[in-house]
Amino acid sequence: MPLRKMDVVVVGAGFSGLYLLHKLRSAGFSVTVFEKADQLGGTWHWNRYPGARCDIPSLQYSYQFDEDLQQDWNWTEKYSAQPEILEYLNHVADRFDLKKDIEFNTEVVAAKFNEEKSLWQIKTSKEELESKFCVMATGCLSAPNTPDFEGMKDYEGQLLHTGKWPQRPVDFTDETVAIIGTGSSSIQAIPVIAEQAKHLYVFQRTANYSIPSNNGPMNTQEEADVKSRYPEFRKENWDNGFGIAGLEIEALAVEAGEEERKEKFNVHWENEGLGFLGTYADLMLDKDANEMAAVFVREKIREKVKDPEIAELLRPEYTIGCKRLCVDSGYFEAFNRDNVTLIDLNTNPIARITPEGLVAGKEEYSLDSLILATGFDAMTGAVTRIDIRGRGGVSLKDQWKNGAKSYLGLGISNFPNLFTVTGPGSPSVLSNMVPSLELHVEWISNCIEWMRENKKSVIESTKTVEDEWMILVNEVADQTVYKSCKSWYNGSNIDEKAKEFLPFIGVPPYTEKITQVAEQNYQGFVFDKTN
Ligand code: N01
Repeated sequence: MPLRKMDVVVVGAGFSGLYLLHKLRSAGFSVTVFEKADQLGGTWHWNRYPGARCDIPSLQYSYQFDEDLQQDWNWTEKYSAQPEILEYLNHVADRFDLKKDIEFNTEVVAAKFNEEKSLWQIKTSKEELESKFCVMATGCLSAPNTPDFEGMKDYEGQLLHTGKWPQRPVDFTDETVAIIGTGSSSIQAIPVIAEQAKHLYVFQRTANYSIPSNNGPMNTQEEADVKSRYPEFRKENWDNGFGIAGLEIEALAVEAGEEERKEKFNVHWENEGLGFLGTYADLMLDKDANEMAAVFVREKIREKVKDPEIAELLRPEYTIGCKRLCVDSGYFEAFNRDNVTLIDLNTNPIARITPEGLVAGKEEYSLDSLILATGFDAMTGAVTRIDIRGRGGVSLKDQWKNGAKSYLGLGISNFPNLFTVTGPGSPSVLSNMVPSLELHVEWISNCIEWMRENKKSVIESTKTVEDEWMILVNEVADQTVYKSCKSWYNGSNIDEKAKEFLPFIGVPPYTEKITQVAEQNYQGFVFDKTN
Protein backbone atom coordinates (compact mmCIF):
# COMPACT_ATOMS: atom_id res chain seq x y z
CA MET A 1 0.00 0.00 0.00
CA PRO A 2 1.42 3.47 -0.85
CA LEU A 3 2.45 5.53 2.15
CA ARG A 4 0.37 8.49 3.25
CA LYS A 5 1.97 11.75 2.02
CA MET A 6 1.60 15.27 3.29
CA ASP A 7 3.26 18.65 2.97
CA VAL A 8 4.07 19.15 6.63
CA VAL A 9 4.24 16.92 9.68
CA VAL A 10 4.12 18.81 12.96
CA VAL A 11 5.27 16.99 16.08
CA GLY A 12 3.40 18.09 19.21
CA ALA A 13 0.02 19.73 19.84
CA GLY A 14 0.95 22.37 22.38
CA PHE A 15 0.91 26.15 21.91
CA SER A 16 3.34 25.89 18.93
CA GLY A 17 1.79 22.92 17.18
CA LEU A 18 -1.70 24.38 17.30
CA TYR A 19 -0.67 27.68 15.78
CA LEU A 20 1.50 25.93 13.16
CA LEU A 21 -1.48 23.87 12.09
CA HIS A 22 -3.68 26.94 11.79
CA LYS A 23 -1.08 28.99 9.92
CA LEU A 24 0.13 26.32 7.50
CA ARG A 25 -3.34 24.97 6.78
CA SER A 26 -4.59 28.52 6.08
CA ALA A 27 -1.73 28.86 3.56
CA GLY A 28 -3.05 25.81 1.71
CA PHE A 29 -0.63 23.11 2.89
CA SER A 30 -1.68 19.63 3.93
CA VAL A 31 -0.66 19.33 7.57
CA THR A 32 -0.99 16.68 10.24
CA VAL A 33 -0.08 17.16 13.87
CA PHE A 34 1.01 14.05 15.76
CA GLU A 35 0.56 14.11 19.50
CA LYS A 36 1.57 11.29 21.79
CA ALA A 37 -0.88 12.30 24.51
CA ASP A 38 -4.57 11.60 24.24
CA GLN A 39 -5.30 15.30 24.14
CA LEU A 40 -3.76 18.63 23.16
CA GLY A 41 -1.97 21.12 25.40
CA GLY A 42 1.67 19.98 25.51
CA THR A 43 3.23 21.44 28.67
CA TRP A 44 -0.24 22.38 29.90
CA HIS A 45 -1.48 18.85 29.45
CA TRP A 46 1.44 17.10 31.15
CA ASN A 47 2.10 19.51 34.03
CA ARG A 48 -1.06 19.03 36.09
CA TYR A 49 0.66 19.02 39.47
CA PRO A 50 -1.13 20.96 42.23
CA GLY A 51 -0.38 24.68 41.95
CA ALA A 52 0.72 24.59 38.30
CA ARG A 53 0.18 27.96 36.69
CA CYS A 54 1.99 30.32 34.32
CA ASP A 55 4.42 32.82 35.80
CA ILE A 56 4.09 35.44 33.10
CA PRO A 57 0.83 37.40 33.36
CA SER A 58 -1.88 35.78 31.25
CA LEU A 59 -2.58 39.02 29.38
CA GLN A 60 0.90 38.44 27.96
CA TYR A 61 1.10 34.63 28.11
CA SER A 62 -1.48 34.13 25.36
CA TYR A 63 -1.71 34.18 21.57
CA GLN A 64 -1.79 37.51 19.78
CA PHE A 65 -2.18 36.27 16.20
CA ASP A 66 -5.91 36.86 16.17
CA GLU A 67 -7.29 40.14 17.49
CA ASP A 68 -10.82 38.74 17.96
CA LEU A 69 -9.44 35.86 20.01
CA GLN A 70 -7.46 38.11 22.32
CA GLN A 71 -10.48 40.40 22.72
CA ASP A 72 -12.97 37.59 23.34
CA TRP A 73 -11.04 35.48 25.81
CA ASN A 74 -11.19 36.53 29.48
CA TRP A 75 -8.66 35.22 31.99
CA THR A 76 -9.96 34.93 35.52
CA GLU A 77 -6.63 35.47 37.29
CA LYS A 78 -3.48 37.52 36.79
CA TYR A 79 -1.49 34.27 36.44
CA SER A 80 -3.81 31.55 35.17
CA ALA A 81 -3.76 28.06 36.57
CA GLN A 82 -3.10 25.00 34.40
CA PRO A 83 -6.78 23.98 33.96
CA GLU A 84 -7.68 27.40 32.62
CA ILE A 85 -4.74 27.47 30.20
CA LEU A 86 -5.73 24.02 28.95
CA GLU A 87 -9.32 25.23 28.54
CA TYR A 88 -7.99 28.22 26.55
CA LEU A 89 -6.00 25.95 24.23
CA ASN A 90 -9.06 23.78 23.68
CA HIS A 91 -11.07 26.91 22.93
CA VAL A 92 -8.46 27.94 20.35
CA ALA A 93 -8.51 24.47 18.79
CA ASP A 94 -12.32 24.53 18.54
CA ARG A 95 -12.45 28.11 17.34
CA PHE A 96 -10.09 27.38 14.44
CA ASP A 97 -11.35 23.81 13.89
CA LEU A 98 -7.93 22.28 14.54
CA LYS A 99 -8.73 18.95 16.19
CA LYS A 100 -9.67 17.24 12.92
CA ASP A 101 -6.02 17.41 11.80
CA ILE A 102 -4.46 16.27 15.06
CA GLU A 103 -3.80 12.57 15.53
CA PHE A 104 -3.73 11.82 19.25
CA ASN A 105 -2.15 8.84 21.00
CA THR A 106 0.38 8.84 18.18
CA GLU A 107 4.03 9.20 19.00
CA VAL A 108 6.58 10.12 16.36
CA VAL A 109 9.38 7.66 17.10
CA ALA A 110 11.68 8.21 14.11
CA ALA A 111 12.20 10.52 11.15
CA LYS A 112 14.65 9.85 8.33
CA PHE A 113 15.46 12.21 5.47
CA ASN A 114 15.33 10.42 2.13
CA GLU A 115 17.92 12.28 0.06
CA GLU A 116 16.79 10.88 -3.28
CA LYS A 117 13.18 11.85 -2.86
CA SER A 118 13.87 14.92 -0.69
CA LEU A 119 11.23 13.73 1.75
CA TRP A 120 11.03 12.95 5.42
CA GLN A 121 10.09 9.35 6.14
CA ILE A 122 8.24 9.55 9.41
CA LYS A 123 7.63 6.58 11.64
CA THR A 124 4.93 6.97 14.26
CA SER A 125 3.77 4.45 16.84
CA LYS A 126 1.02 3.53 14.33
CA GLU A 127 2.35 3.79 10.75
CA GLU A 128 5.00 5.05 8.35
CA LEU A 129 4.34 8.07 6.15
CA GLU A 130 6.11 10.69 4.05
CA SER A 131 6.22 14.41 4.41
CA LYS A 132 8.04 17.19 2.61
CA PHE A 133 8.69 19.17 5.78
CA CYS A 134 8.88 18.24 9.42
CA VAL A 135 8.46 20.78 12.23
CA MET A 136 9.42 19.92 15.78
CA ALA A 137 6.93 21.71 18.00
CA THR A 138 8.03 19.58 20.91
CA GLY A 139 8.60 22.26 23.55
CA CYS A 140 11.68 23.32 25.49
CA LEU A 141 10.71 21.75 28.80
CA SER A 142 8.90 18.56 27.92
CA ALA A 143 11.33 15.66 28.24
CA PRO A 144 11.23 14.82 31.98
CA ASN A 145 14.50 14.25 33.82
CA THR A 146 14.12 11.18 36.00
CA PRO A 147 17.23 10.59 38.10
CA ASP A 148 18.20 6.97 38.40
CA PHE A 149 18.22 6.63 42.20
CA GLU A 150 19.29 3.22 43.41
CA GLY A 151 16.28 1.05 44.18
CA MET A 152 13.80 3.24 42.33
CA LYS A 153 12.21 0.37 40.44
CA ASP A 154 11.41 -1.39 43.71
CA TYR A 155 9.43 1.52 45.20
CA GLU A 156 5.92 0.32 45.98
CA GLY A 157 4.18 3.59 46.86
CA GLN A 158 2.77 6.19 44.48
CA LEU A 159 5.59 7.54 42.26
CA LEU A 160 4.89 10.81 40.45
CA HIS A 161 6.83 13.26 38.27
CA THR A 162 5.61 16.87 38.13
CA GLY A 163 6.22 16.94 34.37
CA LYS A 164 4.17 13.81 33.74
CA TRP A 165 1.35 14.21 36.21
CA PRO A 166 -1.61 11.79 35.90
CA GLN A 167 -4.93 13.04 34.57
CA ARG A 168 -6.82 11.43 37.45
CA PRO A 169 -7.16 13.51 40.62
CA VAL A 170 -4.30 12.88 43.07
CA ASP A 171 -5.36 13.24 46.69
CA PHE A 172 -2.63 13.46 49.33
CA THR A 173 -5.01 13.65 52.31
CA ASP A 174 -3.61 11.67 55.27
CA GLU A 175 -0.50 10.81 53.28
CA THR A 176 3.19 11.14 54.03
CA VAL A 177 4.68 12.66 50.92
CA ALA A 178 8.23 13.42 49.76
CA ILE A 179 9.16 15.80 46.98
CA ILE A 180 12.67 15.83 45.49
CA GLY A 181 13.81 19.08 43.89
CA THR A 182 13.11 22.74 44.56
CA GLY A 183 12.75 24.31 41.09
CA SER A 184 9.73 26.22 39.76
CA SER A 185 7.47 23.14 39.66
CA SER A 186 8.18 22.16 43.23
CA ILE A 187 7.95 25.73 44.44
CA GLN A 188 4.45 25.95 42.97
CA ALA A 189 3.40 22.52 44.24
CA ILE A 190 4.73 22.60 47.82
CA PRO A 191 2.31 25.14 49.35
CA VAL A 192 -0.69 23.31 47.88
CA ILE A 193 0.44 19.79 48.80
CA ALA A 194 1.40 20.97 52.30
CA GLU A 195 -2.20 21.97 52.90
CA GLN A 196 -3.39 18.47 52.04
CA ALA A 197 -0.76 16.01 53.18
CA LYS A 198 -0.30 14.66 56.67
CA HIS A 199 3.39 15.36 56.30
CA LEU A 200 5.53 16.69 53.46
CA TYR A 201 9.30 16.11 53.29
CA VAL A 202 11.09 18.46 50.90
CA PHE A 203 14.47 17.21 49.66
CA GLN A 204 16.55 20.15 48.51
CA ARG A 205 19.89 20.02 46.70
CA THR A 206 20.11 23.73 45.84
CA ALA A 207 18.13 26.52 47.48
CA ASN A 208 16.26 28.69 45.00
CA TYR A 209 15.30 32.32 44.64
CA SER A 210 11.59 32.94 44.35
CA ILE A 211 9.52 36.10 44.06
CA PRO A 212 5.92 36.26 45.32
CA SER A 213 3.40 36.18 42.49
CA ASN A 214 0.82 38.24 44.34
CA ASN A 215 -1.60 36.43 42.13
CA GLY A 216 -5.27 37.26 42.35
CA PRO A 217 -8.43 37.73 40.33
CA MET A 218 -7.93 39.57 37.05
CA ASN A 219 -8.03 43.32 37.54
CA THR A 220 -10.84 44.11 35.12
CA GLN A 221 -9.80 47.75 34.76
CA GLU A 222 -6.29 46.70 33.78
CA GLU A 223 -7.70 44.08 31.42
CA ALA A 224 -9.94 46.69 29.75
CA ASP A 225 -6.98 49.07 29.38
CA VAL A 226 -4.84 46.37 27.80
CA LYS A 227 -7.62 45.24 25.49
CA SER A 228 -8.20 48.81 24.34
CA ARG A 229 -4.65 48.85 22.99
CA TYR A 230 -3.64 45.21 22.77
CA PRO A 231 -1.34 45.42 19.71
CA GLU A 232 0.59 48.40 21.16
CA PHE A 233 0.82 46.64 24.54
CA ARG A 234 2.27 43.54 22.88
CA LYS A 235 4.75 45.61 20.92
CA GLU A 236 5.94 47.52 24.00
CA ASN A 237 6.59 44.22 25.79
CA TRP A 238 8.37 42.77 22.79
CA ASP A 239 10.69 45.75 22.52
CA ASN A 240 12.49 45.04 25.79
CA GLY A 241 15.25 42.47 26.26
CA PHE A 242 13.11 39.54 27.39
CA GLY A 243 9.80 40.29 25.73
CA ILE A 244 8.05 40.73 29.08
CA ALA A 245 6.33 43.92 30.29
CA GLY A 246 7.69 46.18 32.98
CA LEU A 247 11.43 45.57 32.61
CA GLU A 248 13.77 48.50 33.15
CA ILE A 249 16.01 49.19 30.20
CA GLU A 250 18.04 52.16 31.41
CA ALA A 251 18.44 52.78 35.17
CA LEU A 252 21.39 51.01 36.82
CA ALA A 253 21.42 49.53 40.32
CA VAL A 254 25.08 50.44 40.81
CA GLU A 255 24.27 54.11 40.24
CA ALA A 256 21.27 54.26 42.58
CA GLY A 257 21.39 55.29 46.24
CA GLU A 258 20.80 52.55 48.82
CA GLU A 259 17.38 53.79 49.97
CA GLU A 260 16.14 54.42 46.44
CA ARG A 261 17.33 50.95 45.40
CA LYS A 262 15.63 49.23 48.29
CA GLU A 263 12.38 51.02 47.58
CA LYS A 264 12.49 50.11 43.91
CA PHE A 265 13.33 46.47 44.67
CA ASN A 266 10.39 46.43 47.04
CA VAL A 267 7.95 47.77 44.45
CA HIS A 268 9.11 45.11 41.97
CA TRP A 269 9.08 42.39 44.65
CA GLU A 270 5.47 43.20 45.40
CA ASN A 271 4.23 43.64 41.84
CA GLU A 272 6.35 42.15 39.12
CA GLY A 273 7.08 38.46 39.75
CA LEU A 274 9.72 37.45 37.18
CA GLY A 275 9.98 41.14 36.30
CA PHE A 276 11.86 41.55 39.59
CA LEU A 277 14.98 40.93 37.51
CA GLY A 278 14.05 43.97 35.47
CA THR A 279 14.12 46.34 38.45
CA TYR A 280 17.38 47.66 37.04
CA ALA A 281 18.97 47.23 33.64
CA ASP A 282 22.27 45.92 35.02
CA LEU A 283 21.07 43.09 37.29
CA MET A 284 21.95 40.37 34.79
CA LEU A 285 24.98 42.19 33.40
CA ASP A 286 26.99 43.22 36.41
CA LYS A 287 27.92 40.92 39.30
CA ASP A 288 27.82 43.76 41.84
CA ALA A 289 24.37 44.88 40.74
CA ASN A 290 23.18 41.29 40.79
CA GLU A 291 24.47 40.80 44.33
CA MET A 292 22.42 43.83 45.45
CA ALA A 293 19.25 42.14 44.20
CA ALA A 294 20.33 38.78 45.67
CA VAL A 295 20.94 40.35 49.10
CA PHE A 296 17.48 41.93 48.98
CA VAL A 297 15.79 38.58 48.25
CA ARG A 298 17.86 36.67 50.84
CA GLU A 299 16.72 39.20 53.44
CA LYS A 300 13.09 38.68 52.41
CA ILE A 301 13.51 34.91 52.83
CA ARG A 302 14.92 35.47 56.31
CA GLU A 303 11.91 37.62 57.18
CA LYS A 304 9.40 35.05 55.89
CA VAL A 305 10.80 31.88 57.48
CA LYS A 306 10.42 31.74 61.27
CA ASP A 307 13.04 29.10 62.09
CA PRO A 308 16.46 30.71 61.48
CA GLU A 309 18.10 27.35 60.70
CA ILE A 310 15.55 26.56 58.02
CA ALA A 311 15.78 30.12 56.70
CA GLU A 312 19.53 29.61 56.39
CA LEU A 313 19.05 26.39 54.40
CA LEU A 314 16.56 28.10 52.10
CA ARG A 315 18.95 30.97 51.37
CA PRO A 316 20.49 30.70 47.88
CA GLU A 317 24.06 31.89 47.57
CA TYR A 318 24.60 32.05 43.82
CA THR A 319 23.88 34.77 41.28
CA ILE A 320 20.17 35.53 41.22
CA GLY A 321 18.58 34.67 37.87
CA CYS A 322 21.35 32.43 36.53
CA LYS A 323 19.09 29.52 37.41
CA ARG A 324 15.57 30.24 36.14
CA LEU A 325 13.95 32.57 38.70
CA CYS A 326 10.83 31.15 40.37
CA VAL A 327 7.53 32.84 41.20
CA ASP A 328 5.47 31.46 44.05
CA SER A 329 2.31 31.67 46.10
CA GLY A 330 3.38 31.00 49.67
CA TYR A 331 6.49 28.86 49.08
CA PHE A 332 8.74 30.09 51.88
CA GLU A 333 5.76 30.43 54.24
CA ALA A 334 5.02 26.70 53.77
CA PHE A 335 8.17 25.92 55.77
CA ASN A 336 6.58 27.57 58.83
CA ARG A 337 4.06 24.73 58.96
CA ASP A 338 4.51 21.88 61.42
CA ASN A 339 3.80 19.30 58.72
CA VAL A 340 6.61 20.41 56.38
CA THR A 341 10.23 19.31 56.87
CA LEU A 342 13.15 20.50 54.78
CA ILE A 343 16.03 18.08 54.22
CA ASP A 344 19.34 19.32 52.85
CA LEU A 345 20.62 16.75 50.38
CA ASN A 346 24.14 18.12 50.61
CA THR A 347 24.48 16.88 54.16
CA ASN A 348 21.93 14.04 53.83
CA PRO A 349 22.29 12.61 50.32
CA ILE A 350 19.75 10.11 49.08
CA ALA A 351 21.37 6.70 49.60
CA ARG A 352 18.60 4.67 47.99
CA ILE A 353 14.91 4.36 47.35
CA THR A 354 13.34 1.48 49.25
CA PRO A 355 10.02 -0.33 48.62
CA GLU A 356 8.52 1.76 51.45
CA GLY A 357 10.20 5.13 50.93
CA LEU A 358 13.76 6.40 50.86
CA VAL A 359 16.95 6.60 52.86
CA ALA A 360 18.75 9.95 53.05
CA GLY A 361 21.66 10.53 55.38
CA LYS A 362 21.01 8.46 58.48
CA GLU A 363 17.22 8.65 58.22
CA GLU A 364 14.76 6.29 56.62
CA TYR A 365 11.54 7.92 55.43
CA SER A 366 8.41 5.85 55.07
CA LEU A 367 6.26 7.33 52.33
CA ASP A 368 2.87 7.01 50.69
CA SER A 369 3.86 9.16 47.71
CA LEU A 370 7.20 10.14 46.22
CA ILE A 371 7.21 13.11 43.84
CA LEU A 372 10.09 13.79 41.49
CA ALA A 373 10.21 17.50 40.75
CA THR A 374 13.54 17.01 39.07
CA GLY A 375 12.97 19.00 35.90
CA PHE A 376 13.65 18.31 32.26
CA ASP A 377 16.27 17.54 29.67
CA ALA A 378 15.69 21.11 28.58
CA MET A 379 15.76 22.62 25.09
CA THR A 380 17.10 19.55 23.27
CA GLY A 381 15.75 16.45 25.08
CA ALA A 382 12.37 16.30 23.37
CA VAL A 383 14.06 16.35 19.96
CA THR A 384 17.00 14.05 20.64
CA ARG A 385 14.74 11.42 22.22
CA ILE A 386 13.30 10.89 18.71
CA ASP A 387 15.54 8.94 16.30
CA ILE A 388 16.02 11.72 13.73
CA ARG A 389 18.40 11.00 10.84
CA GLY A 390 19.46 13.52 8.23
CA ARG A 391 21.86 13.48 5.29
CA GLY A 392 24.07 10.39 5.12
CA GLY A 393 21.99 8.83 7.90
CA VAL A 394 23.61 11.09 10.52
CA SER A 395 21.70 11.06 13.79
CA LEU A 396 20.75 14.37 15.39
CA LYS A 397 21.57 12.99 18.81
CA ASP A 398 25.14 12.22 17.63
CA GLN A 399 25.51 15.52 15.83
CA TRP A 400 24.57 17.36 19.03
CA LYS A 401 26.68 15.16 21.31
CA ASN A 402 29.25 17.87 21.92
CA GLY A 403 26.74 20.70 21.98
CA ALA A 404 23.52 21.54 20.18
CA LYS A 405 24.15 23.78 17.19
CA SER A 406 21.43 25.43 15.18
CA TYR A 407 21.14 28.43 12.89
CA LEU A 408 18.86 30.87 14.73
CA GLY A 409 17.20 28.04 16.66
CA LEU A 410 15.27 27.27 13.47
CA GLY A 411 17.38 25.07 11.18
CA ILE A 412 20.09 22.44 11.64
CA SER A 413 22.78 21.51 9.11
CA ASN A 414 22.43 18.00 7.64
CA PHE A 415 18.71 18.09 8.46
CA PRO A 416 17.02 19.64 5.41
CA ASN A 417 13.40 20.75 5.57
CA LEU A 418 13.38 20.21 9.33
CA PHE A 419 12.50 23.17 11.51
CA THR A 420 12.51 23.56 15.28
CA VAL A 421 10.23 25.98 17.08
CA THR A 422 12.11 27.88 19.81
CA GLY A 423 15.16 25.69 19.27
CA PRO A 424 18.62 26.13 20.80
CA GLY A 425 20.14 29.46 19.83
CA SER A 426 16.85 31.38 20.03
CA PRO A 427 15.58 33.45 23.01
CA SER A 428 12.92 30.82 23.81
CA VAL A 429 13.20 30.12 27.55
CA LEU A 430 14.71 33.56 28.15
CA SER A 431 11.64 35.28 26.78
CA ASN A 432 7.88 35.11 27.01
CA MET A 433 7.41 31.74 25.30
CA VAL A 434 4.08 32.42 23.60
CA PRO A 435 5.07 35.45 21.49
CA SER A 436 8.43 33.77 20.86
CA LEU A 437 6.83 30.67 19.45
CA GLU A 438 4.36 32.77 17.44
CA LEU A 439 7.33 34.56 15.89
CA HIS A 440 8.87 31.21 14.92
CA VAL A 441 5.63 29.74 13.61
CA GLU A 442 5.14 32.77 11.36
CA TRP A 443 8.76 32.68 10.21
CA ILE A 444 8.59 28.95 9.37
CA SER A 445 5.23 29.21 7.66
CA ASN A 446 6.32 32.24 5.61
CA CYS A 447 9.51 30.41 4.65
CA ILE A 448 7.63 27.36 3.38
CA GLU A 449 5.24 29.63 1.47
CA TRP A 450 8.20 31.51 -0.02
CA MET A 451 9.71 28.21 -1.14
CA ARG A 452 6.46 27.26 -2.86
CA GLU A 453 6.31 30.62 -4.65
CA ASN A 454 9.97 30.47 -5.64
CA LYS A 455 9.90 26.82 -6.65
CA LYS A 456 12.44 25.69 -4.07
CA SER A 457 12.18 22.18 -2.70
CA VAL A 458 14.80 21.85 -0.01
CA ILE A 459 16.13 24.33 2.56
CA GLU A 460 18.96 23.68 4.96
CA SER A 461 21.32 25.44 7.27
CA THR A 462 25.09 24.99 6.95
CA LYS A 463 27.69 24.12 9.53
CA THR A 464 29.44 27.45 8.94
CA VAL A 465 26.41 29.64 9.68
CA GLU A 466 25.35 27.65 12.68
CA ASP A 467 28.88 27.59 14.14
CA GLU A 468 29.03 31.37 13.74
CA TRP A 469 25.59 31.78 15.27
CA MET A 470 26.32 29.65 18.33
CA ILE A 471 29.59 31.57 18.89
CA LEU A 472 27.51 34.75 18.94
CA VAL A 473 25.00 33.13 21.35
CA ASN A 474 27.87 32.45 23.72
CA GLU A 475 29.57 35.82 23.24
CA VAL A 476 26.32 37.55 24.18
CA ALA A 477 25.91 35.29 27.24
CA ASP A 478 29.53 36.05 28.23
CA GLN A 479 28.54 39.68 28.68
CA THR A 480 26.00 38.64 31.31
CA VAL A 481 26.00 36.68 34.56
CA TYR A 482 23.91 33.83 33.11
CA LYS A 483 26.79 31.38 32.89
CA SER A 484 27.84 31.81 36.51
CA CYS A 485 26.05 28.79 38.00
CA LYS A 486 24.84 25.30 37.18
CA SER A 487 21.47 25.39 35.49
CA TRP A 488 19.40 23.70 32.84
CA TYR A 489 20.17 26.72 30.60
CA ASN A 490 23.64 25.21 30.20
CA GLY A 491 22.87 21.50 30.40
CA SER A 492 24.26 21.14 33.94
CA ASN A 493 21.27 19.14 35.20
CA ILE A 494 21.85 16.21 32.83
CA ASP A 495 25.11 14.32 33.36
CA GLU A 496 25.65 13.11 29.81
CA LYS A 497 24.78 16.44 28.21
CA ALA A 498 27.28 18.96 26.75
CA LYS A 499 27.63 21.89 29.14
CA GLU A 500 26.76 24.65 26.71
CA PHE A 501 24.67 27.75 27.13
CA LEU A 502 21.83 27.47 24.63
CA PRO A 503 19.38 30.43 24.68
CA PHE A 504 20.10 33.64 22.75
CA ILE A 505 19.78 36.59 25.13
CA GLY A 506 17.94 39.55 23.65
CA VAL A 507 14.54 39.47 22.02
CA PRO A 508 14.84 42.71 19.95
CA PRO A 509 18.18 41.97 18.20
CA TYR A 510 17.13 38.36 17.62
CA THR A 511 13.82 39.43 16.07
CA GLU A 512 15.62 41.93 13.88
CA LYS A 513 18.09 39.26 12.76
CA ILE A 514 15.56 36.62 11.74
CA THR A 515 13.40 39.23 10.04
CA GLN A 516 16.41 40.42 8.06
CA VAL A 517 17.37 36.84 7.16
CA ALA A 518 13.87 36.28 5.74
CA GLU A 519 13.85 39.59 3.87
CA GLN A 520 17.14 38.66 2.23
CA ASN A 521 15.67 35.47 0.80
CA TYR A 522 16.63 33.38 3.82
CA GLN A 523 20.23 34.50 3.83
CA GLY A 524 22.53 31.89 5.37
CA PHE A 525 20.29 28.98 4.37
CA VAL A 526 21.04 26.92 1.27
CA PHE A 527 18.33 25.83 -1.18
CA ASP A 528 18.14 22.74 -3.36
CA LYS A 529 21.70 21.65 -2.71
CA THR A 530 22.52 18.79 -5.07
CA ASN A 531 23.12 15.61 -3.11
O1 N01 B 1 12.79 21.80 37.14
P1 N01 B 1 14.16 22.48 37.59
P2 N01 B 1 11.30 22.35 37.31
N1 N01 B 1 18.80 14.77 43.17
O2 N01 B 1 15.21 21.88 36.72
C1 N01 B 1 16.59 19.05 41.57
C2 N01 B 1 9.53 25.86 33.78
N2 N01 B 1 8.39 25.89 34.66
O3 N01 B 1 10.39 21.34 36.73
O4 N01 B 1 19.19 22.84 41.35
C3 N01 B 1 18.27 15.79 43.85
O5 N01 B 1 14.07 23.95 37.65
C4 N01 B 1 17.32 20.29 41.13
O6 N01 B 1 18.41 20.55 41.99
P3 N01 B 1 19.68 21.43 41.45
C5 N01 B 1 10.52 26.89 34.26
O7 N01 B 1 11.18 27.44 33.17
C6 N01 B 1 7.58 26.94 34.51
O8 N01 B 1 11.04 22.82 38.66
O9 N01 B 1 20.03 20.86 40.10
N3 N01 B 1 17.72 16.86 43.30
C7 N01 B 1 16.19 21.31 41.20
O10 N01 B 1 16.00 21.77 42.49
C8 N01 B 1 11.43 26.05 35.11
O11 N01 B 1 12.69 26.59 35.34
C9 N01 B 1 6.53 27.08 35.31
O12 N01 B 1 20.71 21.21 42.46
C10 N01 B 1 17.69 16.91 41.97
C11 N01 B 1 14.98 20.49 40.78
O13 N01 B 1 15.31 19.14 40.99
C12 N01 B 1 11.46 24.79 34.32
O14 N01 B 1 10.14 24.60 33.87
C13 N01 B 1 6.28 26.17 36.31
C14 N01 B 1 18.20 15.87 41.18
C15 N01 B 1 14.65 20.65 39.33
O15 N01 B 1 14.32 21.97 39.07
C16 N01 B 1 11.87 23.57 35.09
O16 N01 B 1 11.29 23.61 36.38
C17 N01 B 1 7.11 25.08 36.45
C18 N01 B 1 18.79 14.77 41.84
N4 N01 B 1 19.34 13.76 41.16
C19 N01 B 1 8.17 24.96 35.61
N5 N01 B 1 18.02 16.19 39.88
C20 N01 B 1 5.67 28.23 35.09
O17 N01 B 1 5.28 28.86 36.00
C21 N01 B 1 17.41 17.38 39.87
N6 N01 B 1 17.21 17.83 41.13
C22 N01 B 1 5.38 28.65 33.69
